[in-house]
Amino acid sequence: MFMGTAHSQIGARDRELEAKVGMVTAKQMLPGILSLFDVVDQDGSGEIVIEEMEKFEQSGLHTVPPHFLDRASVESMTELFDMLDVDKSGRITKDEFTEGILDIFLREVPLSSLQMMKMLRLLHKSTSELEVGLEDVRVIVKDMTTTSTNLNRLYLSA
Ligand SMILES: [Ca+2]
Repeated sequence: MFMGTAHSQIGARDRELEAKVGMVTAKQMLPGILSLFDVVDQDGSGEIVIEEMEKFEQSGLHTVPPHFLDRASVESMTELFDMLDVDKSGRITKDEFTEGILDIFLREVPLSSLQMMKMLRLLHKSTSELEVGLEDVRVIVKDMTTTSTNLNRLYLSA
């Protein structure tokens, strides 16, 4: 039972976070984007090369929030690099990085598509919750079966 409860609490927190992310403005996002750039730009050259992005990703030191990648419709930071490197030069300047990410987050996505994506995510979550819930039910039924068997024994022996 505990597992199921913990799981739905995480789901609720995710949704709360998503609501917050949906309301951010460019001004609010800028400091985060710039500091992300500085972390990835390890040699401080003012440009990110694909190797730096790969190192950033492989280091495992920094976790990028999943909703960030979701919103950009990419699976990884290197995929995001590809998307931001519009001229395919293999390097991204600070401006390209900032503008690219702001564009991804603030672009007008039709509401119906956003709702569809959200529904798919929720559906995925409820499916996993359902699986956990089913396991709980199995345990309960097993307990009940044991109890009723014991009760039957009690009656029979009485
Ligand atoms: Ca660099």
